[in-house]
Amino acid sequence: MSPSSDPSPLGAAVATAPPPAWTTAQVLALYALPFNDLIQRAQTVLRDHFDPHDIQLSSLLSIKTGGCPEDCGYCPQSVHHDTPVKAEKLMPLADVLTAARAARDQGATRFCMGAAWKRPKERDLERVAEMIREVKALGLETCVTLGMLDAAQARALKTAGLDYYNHNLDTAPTFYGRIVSTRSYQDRLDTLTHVSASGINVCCGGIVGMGESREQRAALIAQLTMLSPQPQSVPINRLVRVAGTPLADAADLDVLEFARTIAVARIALPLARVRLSAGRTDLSPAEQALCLLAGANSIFYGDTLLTTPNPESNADVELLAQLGLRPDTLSSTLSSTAHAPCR
Ligand code: SAM
Ligand code: DTB
Ligand code: SF4
Repeated sequence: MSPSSDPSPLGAAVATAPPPAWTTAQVLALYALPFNDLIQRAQTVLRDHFDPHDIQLSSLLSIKTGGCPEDCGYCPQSVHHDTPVKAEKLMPLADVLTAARAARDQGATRFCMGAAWKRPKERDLERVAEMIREVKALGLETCVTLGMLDAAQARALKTAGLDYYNHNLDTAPTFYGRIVSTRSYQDRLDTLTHVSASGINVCCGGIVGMGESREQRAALIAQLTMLSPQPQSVPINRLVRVAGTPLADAADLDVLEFARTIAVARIALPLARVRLSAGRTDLSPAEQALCLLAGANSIFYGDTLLTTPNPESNADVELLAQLGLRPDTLSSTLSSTAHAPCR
């Protein structure tokens, strides 16, 4: 490929400099590469920054389900949609720890607790802080996703020992208003700023398959590259179409386009764990293998996501073994959250 046709990021990359931001046009140029060239490039970037045989396993638990006042069009937990998910109270600590122990014993290294809140109240934050301390004491990395945070709340979570905060941009700025009206894009960016400033690692990605265009998928990835620092963890969710949500009848996203999105994320966010996230139950093992070949090096592991099904753990163990992928271990994640080059 000639240099002029080689899609490359804004500015020159220096070995020790943070990875550069990409424009939407540059990300679109990656999407336009011949599929095999895109995959090869994604594999090269993966191998420059990670052990390509290593995969990170995160388990999810919904610690406060349903009754959410936000109107995210994809989400079965919103009070605005008529879905089978009913509002529950914050789960007791003992139940959280039972689930965390089970996740650890099945091989997860990160435990992600999700709450269907607009933002946490102070009393709730204290209870979540207790959960974080206790889950960490089990030897697991911790992640929570609790909605919007202010600066003081982010600092309180950092003090509790939180490793990652998940807060997704979800989609492109130009498509966002079609999906969510109760929380602005800027609200999301503000929360991410507070999380980063507190020293917590950022987990931030989005959803594809909501009817957005390829350009809008590219714009989402470009937005993620513009975060400073770039997110350490990037979940790429394929819409789970839940009956009763406004997106229940969204058109199926082509699997090759989904794999392209993962490859593009891998290239544009070279230091991030790119997670093949929601939507795996709609993919065959071979299609999931393609997404892992495209550079994803993390999955949600465990039989449920928050409220919807995920592949059975046994099936995942078998798939990873077939592919020669080794789940990361607690000792490797605890020794460092930084990603050392593998060569
Ligand atoms: N309530 C918190 C919030 O939104 O800030 C955290 C939980 S929310 C369920 C976390 C993320 O899950 C969302 O931002 C969205 O990207 C993803 N998600 C939710 N429902 C989904 C669905 N039906 N399919 C795919 N991803 C989904
Ligand atoms: C993320 O990006 N995906 C996860 C996690 N972060 C919290 C959630 C997926 C939810 C899928 C729909 C459900 O199970 O309710
Ligand atoms: Fe609420 Fe989060 Fe669902 Fe939006 S995605 S409705 S904020 S639980």
